[in-house]
Amino acid sequence: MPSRLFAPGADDHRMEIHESLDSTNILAKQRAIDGVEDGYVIVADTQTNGRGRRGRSWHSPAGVNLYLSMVLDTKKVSAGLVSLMGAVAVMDTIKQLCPNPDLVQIKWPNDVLMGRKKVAGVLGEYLSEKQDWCVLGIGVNVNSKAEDLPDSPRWPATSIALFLGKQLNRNILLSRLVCRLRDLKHTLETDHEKILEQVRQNSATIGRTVLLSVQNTEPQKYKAIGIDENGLLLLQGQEKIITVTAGDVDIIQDNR
Ligand code: BT5
Repeated sequence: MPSRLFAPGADDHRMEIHESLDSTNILAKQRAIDGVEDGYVIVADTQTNGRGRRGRSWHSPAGVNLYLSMVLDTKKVSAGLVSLMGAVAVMDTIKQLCPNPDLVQIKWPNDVLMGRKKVAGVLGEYLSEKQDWCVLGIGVNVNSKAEDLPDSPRWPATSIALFLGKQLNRNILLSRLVCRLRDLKHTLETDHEKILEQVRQNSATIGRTVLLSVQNTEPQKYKAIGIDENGLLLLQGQEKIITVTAGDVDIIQDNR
């Protein structure tokens, strides 16, 4: 029988745990509008309509993984860096468990990979109803078995348990991840370059050939050469360097 999720003692008043939600991001947005504090967290054991970017879905089976959203006051931070901050928090939390931490990397802009397979995804959504607030949604495959992983994902998927060959305590992971997110939110406000450095140093994208598909055009090959000070990806074009945002491109990495 899988263990139940619970809020760590000190977090009782700023974390809600639900057995099932359509999407933690949807409830977190509502709570943000209701006026909860910065850093408030919504967790669900399963989601019936877990969301990815651009209308894609997030596979969210019950009893095995983590699905959470943090409400963030982003007045003092650069919008493009919030999702990257979430990816760094997940990466740091997973690296702590891993005998080969170098195998945990960030695939720009919002995926965390273990051994080049996707173990987590991050979805930052701004609120039209409340300027300067956003919800940062995070899904981590913790104890999924191979049969719990999504069918034909866009990128090969794994779980921490499959990668490490042992099951993990989801409550310990939840508490570490939430702590790390709150710490990094502070870093984002005071020294965001540190977060960018982490993203660059642990990038699964920089140095690779990527196929860039912009809506309704044939995908083109580019070399990813860096991430700029706003968190945007830099690609070497034939004549000049181009900058891409997560919203207007789809990056499909080649294996070269
Ligand atoms: C993401 O989107 O990777 C962001 C996922 C964010 C999920 C969290 S869960 C808590 C919070 N509440 C929500 O409703 N969402 C957030 P994207 O880059 O668009 O990737 C989505 C694609 O990843 C899908 O089209 C599938 O191919 C693949 N995928 C779906 N579920 C997956 C899973 N559990 N593990 C690995 N890949 C998955």
